[in-house]
Order: sequence, then structure tokens, then C-alpha cells
Amino acid sequence: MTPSLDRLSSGSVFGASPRVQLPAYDRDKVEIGVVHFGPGAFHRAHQAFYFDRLLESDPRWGICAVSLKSPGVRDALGPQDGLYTLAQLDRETSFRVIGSILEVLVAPEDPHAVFARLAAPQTRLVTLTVTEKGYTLTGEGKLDTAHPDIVHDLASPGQPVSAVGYIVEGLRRRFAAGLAPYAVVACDNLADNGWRLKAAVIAFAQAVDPALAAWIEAKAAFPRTMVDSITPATDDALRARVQAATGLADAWPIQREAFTQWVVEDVLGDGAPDLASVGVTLTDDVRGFERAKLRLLNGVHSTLAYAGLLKGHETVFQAVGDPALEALARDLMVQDIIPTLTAPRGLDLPAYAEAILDRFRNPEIRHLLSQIAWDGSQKLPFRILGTVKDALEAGRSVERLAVPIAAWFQFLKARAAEGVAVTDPLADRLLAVVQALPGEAKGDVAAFLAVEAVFPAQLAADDRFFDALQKAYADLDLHAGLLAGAA
Ligand code: CS2
Repeated sequence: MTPSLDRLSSGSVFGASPRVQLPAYDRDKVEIGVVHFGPGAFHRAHQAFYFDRLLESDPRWGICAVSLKSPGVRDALGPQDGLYTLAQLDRETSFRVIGSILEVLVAPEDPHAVFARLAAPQTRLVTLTVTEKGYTLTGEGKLDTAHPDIVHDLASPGQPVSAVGYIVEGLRRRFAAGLAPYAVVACDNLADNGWRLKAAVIAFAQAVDPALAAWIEAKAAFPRTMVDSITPATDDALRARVQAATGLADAWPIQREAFTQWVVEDVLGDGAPDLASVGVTLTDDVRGFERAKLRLLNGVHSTLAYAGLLKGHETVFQAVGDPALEALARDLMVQDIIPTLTAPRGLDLPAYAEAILDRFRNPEIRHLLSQIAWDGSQKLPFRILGTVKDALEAGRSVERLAVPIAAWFQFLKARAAEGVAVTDPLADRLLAVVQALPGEAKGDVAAFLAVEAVFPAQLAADDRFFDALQKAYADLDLHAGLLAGAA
């Protein structure tokens, strides 16, 4: 950063360039009504933006952001009084300083401050973006009682380390104090995210106190949601761009495409924030939106990530510009995925699919395939395997749907050959599989399919799926060598 430049903060923000949109409310009057777990880039690009707009009309919905592990966000935003710049990338990029995060807590450093926020009467919502793995679920989608964090938290529920542990401890304190529960809003890309989280929270609470579990079951809302906005990781180019545009130094600006969508199941009830007033869709048909987005956008993202990396591409823009990959993406959408979906009212699925491909072609966005390739073991079950299961049940071919899965296998193999670790909670297990591969398609595919945390037994035993995988895997072998050197 240029030393002469002021750092973004409450004191300096009003000196920002007039091009920049500033919080249009008095931050001193804002109360904290939301506790958010996982203030990564997606939260700061998406939910924090909606609350920033909501605060213009209702000061009760400031955010206390809680990091469950690292102090990075607190260290960057602390000196900035929680302020950061959001760049909305479009033909004309716009810049907005977001003021909705009033406090950042690092849970392991100060768990009592987190409990105090969770138990405060003003706290009405707990929201989460902790990625798929943060839900601590088994492959079947139940609370993973063998997960080290859950083992820890069940043994000492008053000193949690997991998101589920914190949510239950907060609810326990409210139950004991005679307060209403908070609503818990899961904002990650999991099918039926709110339901799965509710089941996990209740299973955990049952072990702590069955009366607490019954109270949560009866009183707490866990809406399912669909969240959408493409948010590439922050890089130095963004920092420099934000600095030039705002005239202020920001240690951790955020970028996303201009498009953003948030669909929330309409179960929050009286006293909930007026999310509809800031563009959130409240509906009783969230599943239709969520399945369409997860399978079409995220499913194709993961396909482009693994197949694209194998072909030597670095970004989504490059991958979707490769005619063979674009054709694969479109065929998957139109022929394989859409037939498994039920369109929610008002959504034209073929047009939605085309609009997604258009978003991938946004030249302003440099979205690294390697970022999307993270955590494949957690993502692929929701993004692709659900579609595979539905296609098999309907008696349709799964030949094309096997391509992204086979590409993931080849990606794991190529990374191991280069000696590069993959970012995945199952990385050790996957590496052990790769190191013991027999080296021919049939045996290799069987070895990958034996990872039961990813492939349910029934799917792994399906001959049609097996044959399709074997064929796709052998075809992709040609490209696997190209992965070497990709970012
Ligand atoms: C992406 C998502 O990183 C990934 O796995 O598929 O983060 C995607 O960009 C968002 O879900 C878009 O809403």
C-alpha cells in the first residue's frame, strides 16, 4: 500500500472519492441483530450487502461476524472499523463501502463474547456461510458424530469449536433465560441446507438436553435458502483497483459480479427483517430455485473446473471459451440436468441456463478454476451426484454426467503426480486412494468409488454409473498430463 494513502475507516470514509457509494445511515445508531458465522468473501459480497441496504430503513440489523478459526478477517477489518469496499464487476464496475459489519469476533480467542451476542435479546438471526464442510455432516447428510469437532463439542458443549456446537450453546442459553430462539439461516450451497442444519442441531441438542431439543424443534425457524453471486477471491489487482477508485487503502476489499440473488424460505415469521424490501425473494418454493442453481450453476462450475484444469485453462472465462467445454456445459444443462428439475413459478429453465453461461463469459471476472476445484468431496455430492441418481432412477443415460466425476478423479491423480496437495477435508484419504491405484480404468474407478463419504453404496454399486465413469475416465486420460503447471 502507498504509505501516504489513508486507510479506510469510520474517520476517513467520508473522504472517499465521490464515485464510491457510502453507507447511507448512521452507523452509531445501528444495533446488532444478526450473528454471522464465517465472514469469508461470499458473506461480505452477498448477505452483508443486503443488510447494508436494509440498514438504510431499519437500524436493528447490524452484523456481528464470527470467525470460527482464523483471525484474518478481524485483523484486516478491525483497523477499518468493520468497513470494506465491495467492487461490483460489470461493464462498468461500481464501488460501495459496506458498513453492516459492526463487530468481528474470533471465536477461539473470546468464546464468551460470542455467547453473549448469541444470548442477547436483540439477536434475532444467526446466519452461516461456513462452506459445505462446516456443517459437519456425514455423506448421508446426518450430524457426523465421529467428526473430531463434534466429538469435542459433545464432550464439552459449553466450549464448542463447531458451528453446530455454537448454535446449540447459544440456543441453550436463550432457552434457560426464557428468551425466544433466534432463526438460523444457512447460506451455503447444500441441497435443503436449512433442513439439514436443523436436523444436525436437533441431534446435537438431544444429546445435551432433550427438552432443549424439543424446544428448538417446536420454536426455531431454519429456512432453506438459495444464494447466488459469483465471488472470485481477492487479489492484489483488486486491492490496487479499489485504492485507485476510492482514494483509500483497504486491506481486504471484496469483488463479485453485479448479479446477485438470495431466495429464502418464507418461514421467518413476525418480527423478521423486511428482506423483501432489499430484493430478497421470500417463497414457499425454495427447493425449485435451490436445485436449479446448485445443479446448473455449481454443477457446471465444478465440471468446468476439473475438465478445464485438465485442458490447461486457468479461469472460468477461458474454460467456457473453449468450444468443446462450452458444448459439454450446455449439453449437460439441457439434456441431463434440466430434465431432473421442477421449475419454480416464473423460472424458464433453458433461459436460466443460458443466462448462467453468459455470466461465466463475463470478461470482467477472473475466477480461478483452482478456487472452484477446492473441496470436491464436499461439493460433488450436491452438485452432480443428485442429478446422477435422478437420471438413473428415470432410466436415462449418465454418460455425460460421469465426465465431471471422472475429471475430478483425473485432477486428483494429476495433482498427486505433481506432488501438490489438494484442498479438501478428505485430502489424506483421497491421496491414499490415488497412491494405491492399480493404473487401469476399471480398477482405478472402483478404488475412487470406494470412498463412501462421497459415493453412497447404492450409487457406487450401479453398473451403468460404473461403466460410464470407466469410459469417461479412460477418455480423459489424454488430458491429465496437461494439469501440470496450472495454478
Ligand atoms: C463456486 C461457487 O467456488 C465454487 O465452488 O461454484 O462459489 C459459485 O461461484 C457460487 O455458488 C455462485 O453463487
